[in-house]
Amino acid sequence: MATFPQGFTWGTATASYQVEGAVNEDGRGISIWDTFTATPGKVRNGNTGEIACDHYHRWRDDIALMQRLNISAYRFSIAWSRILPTGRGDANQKGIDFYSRLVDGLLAAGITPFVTLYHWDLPQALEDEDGWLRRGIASDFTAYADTVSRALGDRVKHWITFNEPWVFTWLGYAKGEHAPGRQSNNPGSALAATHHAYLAHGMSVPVLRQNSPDAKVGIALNLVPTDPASPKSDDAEAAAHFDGYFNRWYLDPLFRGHYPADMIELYEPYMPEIRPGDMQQIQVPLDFLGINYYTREVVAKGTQNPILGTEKVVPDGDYTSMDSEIYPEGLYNTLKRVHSEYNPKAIYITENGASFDDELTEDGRVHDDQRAAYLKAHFEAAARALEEGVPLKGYFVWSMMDNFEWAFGYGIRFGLYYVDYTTQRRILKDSGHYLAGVAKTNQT
Ligand code: IFM
Repeated sequence: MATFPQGFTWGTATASYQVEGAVNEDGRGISIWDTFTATPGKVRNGNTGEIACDHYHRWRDDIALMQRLNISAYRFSIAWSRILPTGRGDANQKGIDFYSRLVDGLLAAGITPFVTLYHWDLPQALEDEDGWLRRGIASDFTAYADTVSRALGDRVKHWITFNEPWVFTWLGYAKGEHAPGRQSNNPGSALAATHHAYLAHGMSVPVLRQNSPDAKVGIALNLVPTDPASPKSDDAEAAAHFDGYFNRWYLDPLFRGHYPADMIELYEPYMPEIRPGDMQQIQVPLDFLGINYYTREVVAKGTQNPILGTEKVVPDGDYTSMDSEIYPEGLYNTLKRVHSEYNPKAIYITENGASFDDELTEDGRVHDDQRAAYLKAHFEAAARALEEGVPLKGYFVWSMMDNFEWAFGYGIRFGLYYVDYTTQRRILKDSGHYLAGVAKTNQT
């Protein structure tokens, strides 16, 4: 058993396109995920976010469900195209009103809102102008951040600029597995998209601080600790490259003001244009780092990724329904490493959770023992890091309820609440009962 300090923040997380639905309501503009899901073959079973969890209409009930979890914080994202339907220009008051009511409802329920500005649903109109490949998008994002924080900054005091920049840049602009589905297979596209997103991050942080006095501002990175498949130096070098590609490429600019030198060498033909002053802008001091942790990677020297010289190795162990290795030690290692090498002022685990093939049984419950065990093991790994001095302030479980799992659609379930998509009934899973106990007692 592990104990967390009094005042530790327990929360859950969701994202706009994954839960809201109501894609054509109240002036919302089209996003790249509307376009992507409408393209045959892109998402399993042709699933879309058109209805999702209908959270746009059910948010009041959903807040009541959060209270039942005893959580003190809720992390959600804003759909850019609800606020600015074509990405820039006049604000859509109805979109602002929706989030304003949600924020008020949360505060009235004693739940602190943590707002993510970008969780991947770019307005399609901006993608039509080359999306994150265009440098000028950084100014568009900053104007969007300005509009949102002017409207909500009196009440929202925790801001996250971007969620998982690796995912939307590499999967969206190089591999084509996520919206906007550009399968360029060109690392240069992903690196340019990353650089522009990071510029947007650096430019928007001071704006958020100005509009939202006393606010804490951060970013959420998905970090994947990487172990070599063997003690051989070739495998160690491969692991260092994978770590550079996935973790250091995102951490170093924020905390050291440069991309990692060894990776710049590997990426030489693909490097984005970096103008004087860019890196200083990106290194804007942050109040916290958000870490999304799910699993680790084990790699050997190989040719699967010719630039990195790596081959993925699948170790023996337990796996989730998305084939992620269950490896709580990786969370401990990540927290310790980030603290000692980058020293952020504060850390939140902004996402952690697991997908399993949940079943609603005849007793009307979902006995997801594996998820409860997964959470307990990860909570205890985090508690160990905290006891050893890591400034961990809070923990958000992904996700508050089952939702649209991107290219996997609705077949993959991560929720603490089971969602029956035909009726929209939510059923508290056993893991949700477990979290409610932990959040109440601060004990695992
Ligand atoms: O559902 C996603 C979320 O949108 C971002 N982080 C990982 C989750 C599970 O795959």
